[in-house]
Amino acid sequence: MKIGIVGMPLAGKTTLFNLLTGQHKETSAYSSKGTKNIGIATVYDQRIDYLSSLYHPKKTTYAAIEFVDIGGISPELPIKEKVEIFNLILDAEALLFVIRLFEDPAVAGEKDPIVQIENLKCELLLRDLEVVENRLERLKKSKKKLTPEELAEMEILNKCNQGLSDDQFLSNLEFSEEEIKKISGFSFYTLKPIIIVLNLSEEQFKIKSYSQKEKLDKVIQDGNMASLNICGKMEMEINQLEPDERQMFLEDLGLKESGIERLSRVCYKHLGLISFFTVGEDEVKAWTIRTGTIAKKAAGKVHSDIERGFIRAEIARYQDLVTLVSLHAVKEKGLLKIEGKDAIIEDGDIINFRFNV
Ligand SMILES: Nc1nc2c(ncn2[C@@H]2O[C@H](COP(=O)(O)OP(=O)(O)OP(=O)(O)O)[C@@H](O)[C@H]2O)c(=O)[nH]1
Ligand SMILES: [Mg+2]
Repeated sequence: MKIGIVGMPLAGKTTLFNLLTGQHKETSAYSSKGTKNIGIATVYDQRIDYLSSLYHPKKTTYAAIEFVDIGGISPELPIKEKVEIFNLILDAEALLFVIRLFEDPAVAGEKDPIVQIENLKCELLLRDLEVVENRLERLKKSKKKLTPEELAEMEILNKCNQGLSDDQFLSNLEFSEEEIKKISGFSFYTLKPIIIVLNLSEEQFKIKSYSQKEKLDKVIQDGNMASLNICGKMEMEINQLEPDERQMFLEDLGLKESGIERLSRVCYKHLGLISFFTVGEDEVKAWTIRTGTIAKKAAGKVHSDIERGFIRAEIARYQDLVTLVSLHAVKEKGLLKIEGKDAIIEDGDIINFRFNV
């Protein structure tokens, strides 16, 4: 899964990127102007730790999220530069809006959180509107007679055009499944789920209070967005300490978990994602799927051959394995489910796929 880190200049994007990925990219009080950082963060999961302690596999693989940290977006940037920056996150599945609340006279940049959110939303709308208008223009100018598919596309794009022109995010419009399929190729920004990351100072973070809190809560709720508080600079510095030194400082901030642990939980919930596990002596591995995924599709995550030659899935509940300690005992108790291709996979399922190729 790939997630784009978006924000106005000097909001703390690279600080957040370092915090999440453990990298040490330069952060500075002077705008980085369009640099790009890419990194992978491991999504720790205690359940994987437990399974690994049970199987002693050669390899243990947690889920991972790829983060792309891009240059700051401000209304003054020339359109060409904005488009270049946004292109870096065209294929992102979700966006983090880094909103600065910390106050530091040495760091320039927009301070009003509502203005920051409105600016970023406006940029997403403009990018999508450009794409829609360009495509419509091209279809209208076409010398050839439009095919029925092209006519259908034009109809949907007109609907998008109208919504976007009224400042509506495409995620707010109603589309049929068929329509969603047709527009998915455009990777529209206003269809991507958004998580607001409020970058607070130590003081604000500890007392959970900052300017315009109620207004922010409302904007977040009305916009169907999720949110997360971070204390960016401090948390990044804690993360760069030796692991055994981190705990004390995290506790001082009132935290039990690292930034990536908190963020991945918010992401999974907001994006409707769950994990299933495969276990064995070779590898214990977490796989990320959408809620409601059926067994055959889940098999395809592991390998396309397994999806194609799917026979059945043998599924144990994670909690049953913890209670009974071995899959053998789970089976003896009659708790190992044998499921067909349409069975819905649930969070924490431990699956053995039977297949034939
Ligand atoms: N006091 C304080 N300073 C912070 C915090 N987060 C970031 N900063 C500082 O703000 C400045 C900008 O941080 P960056 O992480 O580089 O911000 P950015 O959004 O990546 O900036 P650009 O890429 O230039 O747009 C740096 O000097 C950081 O040390 C914070 O939580 N508190
Ligand atoms: Mg940066």
